[in-house]
Amino acid sequence: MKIAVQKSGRLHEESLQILKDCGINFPLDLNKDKLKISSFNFDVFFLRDDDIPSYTQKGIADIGIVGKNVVFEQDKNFLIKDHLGFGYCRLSLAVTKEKESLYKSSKDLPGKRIATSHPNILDKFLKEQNIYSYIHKISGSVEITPNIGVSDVIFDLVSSGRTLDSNNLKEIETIFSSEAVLICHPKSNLLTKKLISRLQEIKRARDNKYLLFNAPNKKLDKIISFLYKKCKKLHIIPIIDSGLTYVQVIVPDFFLWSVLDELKRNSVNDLVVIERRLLCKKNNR
Ligand code: PRT
Ligand code: ZN
Repeated sequence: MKIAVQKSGRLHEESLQILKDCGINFPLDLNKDKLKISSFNFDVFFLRDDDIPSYTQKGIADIGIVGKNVVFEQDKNFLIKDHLGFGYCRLSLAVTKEKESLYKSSKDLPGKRIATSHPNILDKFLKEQNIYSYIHKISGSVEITPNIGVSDVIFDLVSSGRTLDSNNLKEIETIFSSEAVLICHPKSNLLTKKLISRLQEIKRARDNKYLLFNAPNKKLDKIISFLYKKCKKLHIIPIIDSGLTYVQVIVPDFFLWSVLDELKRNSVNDLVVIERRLLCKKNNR
């Protein structure tokens, strides 16, 4: 089985981490071209991210981990098996702060020059919206182009927005949301399918937290009926002669804050929140 990951760059570390969480142990001294993990019969290829979709499509790699933006830019979205929950960013239109009042959204862009390293995603969007603009394909630093007069607008990847801000640019519209995705050769074999389902399990586990706490017995019914609606795998263990009950429960991330607020209102103590990925790693050893 051959796995393609980014050789260096923003997705490298997290791609290796999710494979490690699946139980694939990497040697400390990584040879960053090709790595053979004989105990698992895996080869890991370290590639430029732009090469990962075509290597996977051709079957040189069985699976790959890459940004969704790269896959869509190369029109290879049919390879996507799942979203992996890291490498979040977005492709947005941005203009210099002085032009913010002139260009408020994509509707104001007909006839304008837009610089981007993602011309295909942009072209598709403009066609769908019947907007006729000039696309300038740039492979380097897109964010400097409005300030040197090469473009009126840029279409670029944004995560924190700091790069835009430090180049005097303002985001006016988000067109595409991206994160790391798992891609797979169209004819995947059994081993590949097994690894994919394991990666999917890891991802699901990462979307949850494990909560441990002691609840006062007089509040227990209220707490349990609340948790029961939102959480999974609820265990309660009475602590003899203490007036308390020990509770452990798995909470989906999107409920975490409302659950924590409710627990606080009900005076629970010794509360511990655990990342489930640590538990998964342990189980896989
Ligand atoms: O060498 P190789 O070709 O493999 O890598 P690369 O240089 O093409 O890509 P790389 O490592 O920069 O990014 C890999 C992938 O990470 C991208 O394809 C995205 O899917 C994802 N990603 C997540 C990002 C960002 N966040 C991001 N912020 N890719 C690029 N950026 C850029 C952004 O364009 C801006 O210029 O980082 C800069 C900082 O962003 P801010 O908004 O946080 O300031
Ligand atoms: Zn690249």
